[in-house]
Amino acid sequence: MLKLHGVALSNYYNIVKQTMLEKGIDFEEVSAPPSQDASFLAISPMGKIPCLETPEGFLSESLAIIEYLEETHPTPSLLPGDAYGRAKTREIIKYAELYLDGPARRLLGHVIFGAPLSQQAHDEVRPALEKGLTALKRIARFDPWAAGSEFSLADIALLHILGLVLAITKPVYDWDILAQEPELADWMQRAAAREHSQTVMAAQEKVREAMQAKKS
Ligand SMILES: N[C@@H](CCC(=O)N[C@@H](CS)C(=O)NCC(=O)O)C(=O)O
Repeated sequence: MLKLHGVALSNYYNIVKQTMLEKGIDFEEVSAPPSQDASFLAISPMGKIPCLETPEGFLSESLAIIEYLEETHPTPSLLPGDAYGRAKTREIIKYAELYLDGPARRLLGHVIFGAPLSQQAHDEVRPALEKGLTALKRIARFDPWAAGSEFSLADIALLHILGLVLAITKPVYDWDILAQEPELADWMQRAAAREHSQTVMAAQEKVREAMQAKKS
């Protein structure tokens, strides 16, 4: 059986987890935080999560993993039927990873783990996110799903990456992105309402609450 290594707090772990749930794949969750220990680097060479244990070996990088799942479990398909649509889906995922998650992640240590707030990061992240959001709106369709008429890997990736961005921008900047982006807000509501989104987000929320309870 496939084994997913990581923790439910991680948006990238949750992208892979939701992909498996949407596809009805049997899998086991193996609790493993990111680590630079030699034993973990042996299965995930950058020490990041998620990593997927397959009968053929380990795989890291969520995009590589979800593409593997799409190929090995093609039904239900989470990629459009045409090459351009599939490329658009991957384009949206890359934009979300590079231009939304990338900048927002610089403030993650501060928001989640209470690290000191770097003034430079504070000043640079918001304009970077504004640029990323403007770019995303140019390539995503949201009619009703991110890449077009079908729910796809782009919706799963964007849902969990945007979740991280919102968890950071609200406390740091008091910036309510969804209030200023009604189309994105409508899409997010649709995407979050799906059964498997609810399951994955509830597990993440449980970890957040446990961390909060430990702090207080
Ligand atoms: N590009 C990677 C990003 C994975 C990633 O950044 N995971 C975070 C947890 S959400 C992590 O392991 N961070 C620890 C680290 O960067 O060392 C992917 O798509 O899987």
